[in-house]
Amino acid sequence: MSARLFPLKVEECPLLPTEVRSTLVERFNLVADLLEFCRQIGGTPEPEKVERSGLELARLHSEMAREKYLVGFLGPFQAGKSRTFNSVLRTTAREQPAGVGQGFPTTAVVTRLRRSQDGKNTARLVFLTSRGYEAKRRFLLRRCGFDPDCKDDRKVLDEIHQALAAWDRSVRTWQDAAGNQQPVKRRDMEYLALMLNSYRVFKEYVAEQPTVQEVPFEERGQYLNHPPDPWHQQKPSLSPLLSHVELQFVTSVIPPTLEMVDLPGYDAHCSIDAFVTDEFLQTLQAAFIFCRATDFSAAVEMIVAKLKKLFGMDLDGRVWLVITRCDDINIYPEVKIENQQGSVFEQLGRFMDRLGLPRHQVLFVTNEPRELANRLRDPGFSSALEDALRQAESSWPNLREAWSALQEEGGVTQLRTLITDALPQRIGRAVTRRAEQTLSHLGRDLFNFARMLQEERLSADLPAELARWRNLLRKLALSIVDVDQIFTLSKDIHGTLMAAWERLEVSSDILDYVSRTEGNRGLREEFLSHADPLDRFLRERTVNEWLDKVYEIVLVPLRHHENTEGSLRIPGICEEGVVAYLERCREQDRELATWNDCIPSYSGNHPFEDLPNQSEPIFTGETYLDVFDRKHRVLARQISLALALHVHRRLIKLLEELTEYFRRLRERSDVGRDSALPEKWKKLEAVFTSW
Ligand SMILES: Nc1nc2c(ncn2[C@@H]2O[C@H](COP(=O)(O)OP(=O)(O)OP(=O)(O)O)[C@@H](O)[C@H]2O)c(=O)[nH]1
Ligand SMILES: [Mg+2]
Repeated sequence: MSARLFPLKVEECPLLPTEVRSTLVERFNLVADLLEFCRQIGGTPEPEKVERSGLELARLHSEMAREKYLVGFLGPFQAGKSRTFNSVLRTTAREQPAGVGQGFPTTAVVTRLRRSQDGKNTARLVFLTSRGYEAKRRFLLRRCGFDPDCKDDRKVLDEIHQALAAWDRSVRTWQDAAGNQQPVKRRDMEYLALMLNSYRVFKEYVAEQPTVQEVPFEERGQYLNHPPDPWHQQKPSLSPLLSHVELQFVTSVIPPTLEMVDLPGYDAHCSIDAFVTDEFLQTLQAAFIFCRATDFSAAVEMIVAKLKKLFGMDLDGRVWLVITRCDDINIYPEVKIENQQGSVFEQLGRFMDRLGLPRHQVLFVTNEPRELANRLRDPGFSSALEDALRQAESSWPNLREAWSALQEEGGVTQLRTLITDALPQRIGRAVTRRAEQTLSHLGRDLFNFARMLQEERLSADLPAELARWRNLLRKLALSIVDVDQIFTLSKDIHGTLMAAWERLEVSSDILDYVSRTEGNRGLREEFLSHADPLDRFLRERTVNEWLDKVYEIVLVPLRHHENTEGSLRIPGICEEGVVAYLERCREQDRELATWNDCIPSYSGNHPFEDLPNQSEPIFTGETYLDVFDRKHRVLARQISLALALHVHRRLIKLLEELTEYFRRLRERSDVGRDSALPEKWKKLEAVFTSW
């Protein structure tokens, strides 16, 4: 069971916009109370729905009660994250907090950076807990083709050394979640060896609670970055055992309410960096996703998909796309990225739309502004750039403005201003929108759930016979609208319709002749002469055959139940039992009038309806036959769905009548004990349902 959520206090949520803070906190506490109430009536083990809502609410709690927002620098490896991170902070080379690479994966450890309070730069190592280490070890064992439960590090290390020595001669594989064999990555093997060796020497740092160690700021580089190649031959180090490094940094750029986080990049040649970043992702409240100007990569799409899981679909004020290395941009129209059409900006616009990111949330950056300036001096480059901007800006109003930010410090000024002046407020507003949404759907859901739990509990007090009938009816109501069930029925109906159609002996030759000689007018008459008998057939079959089939799906088990357990006879509802009740419903349903609105037809919305007689024939014989082919399939599906839903509604109505009957009985205190929800929650029904 997840921990009880303590009530939130307004003063614990300093980052929420002041105008909504107290309302939001009040709503939160109301929903947390409701959750607690559901837990009590749900008992132990906790119903899954309650548990899931508890987790969602706990996440919201920690997001609403933050004192600092964490903003991640995410992206594919070597996209320029760390270098931009340093540039934003206006650091000297000696002081730059993040390590910058040379074409291979560089950042190895999550670097959390906040504004120093005491005028000093400091660094603090935070180690993995035993659980965190175990999760990382298991992940790597699996990725390297070992049994994740293997406890023997020595054996694993021996096998790694042998495998690495014979790397080019044999392929090693691991099995993914779908059961496919995937090749093991060499870097993963090297990293695993380094980590196991490091653990052997430094295992005392890994404990139940995270161990923390201050280190001189000047030494940060040896912990933050990957070692030189080959990794497995390096000396054991603390780095693979770290959860993250915390830097306190003297700067006025980062507001006190923000933390900037530099993360390892996603790289196709090594899975561990992605693992480390993924583990940290759920701690973030916002992100800059770095994307090389030369490569709108799948890694970026994957990151956005992960963030959507975290933040929901509304990424406004949460996620910015930072197009880096703009000095390298492919501006000439003949250079295409992924064979896409249009200028680089048009491709980028489409990429953002695909990601679901608002186009105003793009930033262009180069850490080599001089390189860009050199390229701009080339008249060919400038005019191609101008063309590309002009082509794209009609559908992207602030594109030129965003691009021109590159003129100041290669776009870093704009990024820095966003961080210093606007970021905490923008995130605060995004958190508020998300909280409002989550609380209203959780409030409504939990309220309905509480009511249902309460009813279930009461029905346990009712005679066991009734409880069994209600369960069976509920199960049947669900099964009748089951997708497989509907699919089977629709196949059956389709077969019958096809047989009727074949009896009409329609041939494409005759239709071609009609089309040639009489055009659309002739075809329309043909159409009606085919649709009419089929419609009559379809209505007749619906009420005389298919309706029975659907009812039988529920009547067979109900008859069996009645034969073995006896029938349920309730005055005014089902005096002769449930089976007789439903058989009566079926007879009423045979009235065609009941169906006039919901049985679809061949002749409804026919293709000749609004067509001028004189226009070119719209069908050849073959295409005419195709139209009917599609109609058979669609009608079969629609009819099976309509019938299933209809019988489903009949069952639900009966269930409601039974529930109502026993509610009345309880009120007269013939059956059961206390009634429905406590007064407090009854009063709140209107509140929850109006959110
Ligand atoms: N030409 C050019 N090179 C850049 C730019 N930004 C970064 N680089 C270079 O790209 C390489 C990678 O930069 P990093 O900042 O280490 O990249 P990263 O995204 O942090 O990489 P990982 O830590 O491996 O994920 C370095 O050699 C940088 O000098 C840029 O704007 N233009
Ligand atoms: Mg880096």
